[in-house]
Amino acid sequence: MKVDKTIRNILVAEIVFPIVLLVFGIYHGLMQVLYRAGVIKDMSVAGIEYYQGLTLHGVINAIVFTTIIIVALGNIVFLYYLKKPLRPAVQWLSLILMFGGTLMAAWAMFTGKANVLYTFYPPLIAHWTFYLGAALLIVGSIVPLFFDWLPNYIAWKRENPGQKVPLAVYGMLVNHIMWVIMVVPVVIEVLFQLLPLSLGLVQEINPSLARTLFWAFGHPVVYFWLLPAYVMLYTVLPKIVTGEGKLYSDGAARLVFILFLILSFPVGLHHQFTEPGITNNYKLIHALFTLGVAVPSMITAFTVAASLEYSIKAKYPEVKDSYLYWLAKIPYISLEGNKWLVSYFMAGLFLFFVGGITGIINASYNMNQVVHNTSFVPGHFHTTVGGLVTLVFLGMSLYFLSQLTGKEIKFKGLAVLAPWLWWQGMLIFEYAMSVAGFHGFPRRTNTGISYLNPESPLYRPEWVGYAELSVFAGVLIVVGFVFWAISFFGTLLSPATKEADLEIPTAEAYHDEKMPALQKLTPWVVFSSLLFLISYIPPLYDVTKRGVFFDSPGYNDKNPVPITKPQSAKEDKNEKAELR
Ligand code: HAS
Repeated sequence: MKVDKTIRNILVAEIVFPIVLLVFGIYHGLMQVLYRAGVIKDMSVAGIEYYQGLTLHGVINAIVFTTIIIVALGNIVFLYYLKKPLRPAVQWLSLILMFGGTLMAAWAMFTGKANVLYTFYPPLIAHWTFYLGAALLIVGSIVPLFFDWLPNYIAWKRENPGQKVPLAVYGMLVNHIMWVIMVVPVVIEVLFQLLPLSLGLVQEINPSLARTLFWAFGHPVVYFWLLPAYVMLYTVLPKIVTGEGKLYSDGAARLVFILFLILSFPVGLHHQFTEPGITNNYKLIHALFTLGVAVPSMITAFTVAASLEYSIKAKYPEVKDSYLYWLAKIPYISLEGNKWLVSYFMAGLFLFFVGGITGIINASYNMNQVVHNTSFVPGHFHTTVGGLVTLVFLGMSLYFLSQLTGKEIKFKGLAVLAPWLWWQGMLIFEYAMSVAGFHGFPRRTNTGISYLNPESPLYRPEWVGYAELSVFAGVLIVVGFVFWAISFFGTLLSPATKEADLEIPTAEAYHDEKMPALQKLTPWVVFSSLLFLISYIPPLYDVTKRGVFFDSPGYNDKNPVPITKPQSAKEDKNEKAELR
């Protein structure tokens, strides 16, 4: 389909901008493995400190890159499937807010005023521009939902009574509705705790409350990253695997999105199992819901595998009766047509298989005690958000860049090899980090100048091999990214060879069930919001009224002395009363 020039330029900008930032994000990932293995034995490189680099790595890769690309994918999906124009004013506003907010937060991070990592736990406190920038990014990402996607969706429903909205639209819509619900707690944290403390309007805040509000957002957000990848797995992968493949079940895919809508929220306490302020009963309930939220991913594993099997067997009768041999017919490395994209999906799926297993280990209440705050956790999330999610986003970004600009994909061979290098690197990284994690190797620590430094009294030789293996893995990942970047920027900088034409390869459904209960989203949204509220009222009561909690002044990473007034106003008053 032809796309209006302004919208096309905005969409291309929404793809290119986060990717330029991703180059910095990935560079700081490489720095991490070098620091941690002691290849770099210092607190800073090129003027960027260890925790500053780690903050840039996490914020750019996990927050900025994902959010902006998801908005771009949402715009493309709504535009393509509903065939209704996007409003340039809305899109400009969204772009300005997202880019402006990102640059504001980037200023704070690059100048070392926000070394607070991507979870920005207080009492670490950043410059106010970091929080405001993040808030603007979030607001900008929501603008298209309310002013473009929902109006177009409602109009489409009116024009097509009784018809199912296209699956990709359904998935992206559920995902963005989830996004709006999940940002509420983090917005409360930012507006009422972090910004006032950062601006010096209050002297102390309650860190337990802040962490609870953060994780009420921080786990659902992983599904906000995941669902757009699932949308592409359900619509694009089955089609391109043979050129005429089918999605095994449309109903199963819709059920998956609704299950995520319900189960993504009452789970955040699984990040706080070790925190004393919250009652165990609620931690257990969140642990059980966490095991529940793995179910839609298991359904996805089944549906995707069944779609692949069905499509391959329909195309190649010679493997029709095989149990596993059909797997060999998947075009893992192919330059034919759109098949190059299959490598991104398959490498991602293989990684997510491991990410799922490690996630379930994390979620299991008692096993979490072994792995919490060790390198096991980064091992897990590099195969989820750093695995399937990033690979699908990289693959689809390259695909849509070519479609929206009318340029042929350059260096396609490198583009096909890139995900496999990434896959191999991440797999080795995951192995090294997980096994080292079982031996207690900590996360978020500059181990090169401490535990892995033979001259230090803290030296732990049993971690050395794993840290060195992770350097090897990190280099493989970076080479994979460089291959992809050569193809991406080569394509971007090449001249257009044809008129821009947006096409999304879309698989028809083999089983196209009606599933009337899933057609109306409102009841599910209400149910999910209520469950979210109920699952969080008691923990919030614990961290504000009943459990172990206290207020704290702000600190930065350089100095153990509070950066705001050390005592609360209440204590001041008490002291003055005593003096009198
Ligand atoms: Fe997680 C920590 C539990 C999924 C991201 N997670 C994190 C953090 C991040 C993250 C970033 O319960 C760190 C936060 C921090 O900085 O502290 N996670 C889970 C569970 C799942 C899960 C149960 N996580 C994700 C996804 C993420 C993500 C998805 C990003 C996109 N996670 C935890 C817990 C912690 C945690 C604890 C806290 C740990 C701690 O102590 O700090 C599940 O949703 C996973 C379900 C997945 C599956 C896999 C299905 C498999 C598929 C592939 C099939 C392959 C095919 C191809 C078909 C059940 C779909 C053929 C393949 C063959 C091999 C033949």
